[in-house]
Amino acid sequence: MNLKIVEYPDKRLRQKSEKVENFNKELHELLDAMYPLMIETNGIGLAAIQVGIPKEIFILNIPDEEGEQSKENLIEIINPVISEKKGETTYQEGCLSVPNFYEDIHRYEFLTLHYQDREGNTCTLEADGLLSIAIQHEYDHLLGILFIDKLSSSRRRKFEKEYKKAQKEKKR
Ligand code: Y12
Ligand code: CO
Repeated sequence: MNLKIVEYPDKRLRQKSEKVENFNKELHELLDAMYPLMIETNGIGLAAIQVGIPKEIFILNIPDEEGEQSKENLIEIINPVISEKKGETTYQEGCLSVPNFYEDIHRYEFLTLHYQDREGNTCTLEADGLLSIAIQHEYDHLLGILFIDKLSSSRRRKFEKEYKKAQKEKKR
């Protein structure tokens, strides 16, 4: 499967993703293709909509304490529901769909996530730290929300100006 990262301001990133009904070979092939793309592009999280597929799917591979990004820690999340969220945290986020831009974003510190794995099994995960932040970032993608939507209006205007300029220079 030949996947490509969809970049802002592509309208596909604003689509709402739909529930996965079939836990079949097609789903497994998509998940299997998303993983190497995320690793090759230095990502730690990737939603299916970021490759143009509006399904409630994302993958996460958070580095361990040594900074190692081992496939053993890969989490494949399908049809997620966040049930509890509490606390506050701030982290400088980035997104493969918004290249070369990082900004401090406020999120919940802890959450409980219910989801299905690639076989359709129901799973529950209690998350904090970077995992919790990454889940919230990817979950937003399923709703068509990007981290830049959380910037103040003045910071957003500055971002739009700088981003457009960088896009033009990229094309030259
Ligand atoms: C904390 C904050 C955000 C997330 C969501 C997942 N975000 C990423 O995985 C972002 C990756 C990223 C990687 C980049 O590196 C390359 O493209 C080589 C990058 O750099 C450029 O755009 C040039 C930007 C973002 C999880 C946890
Ligand atoms: Co993102």
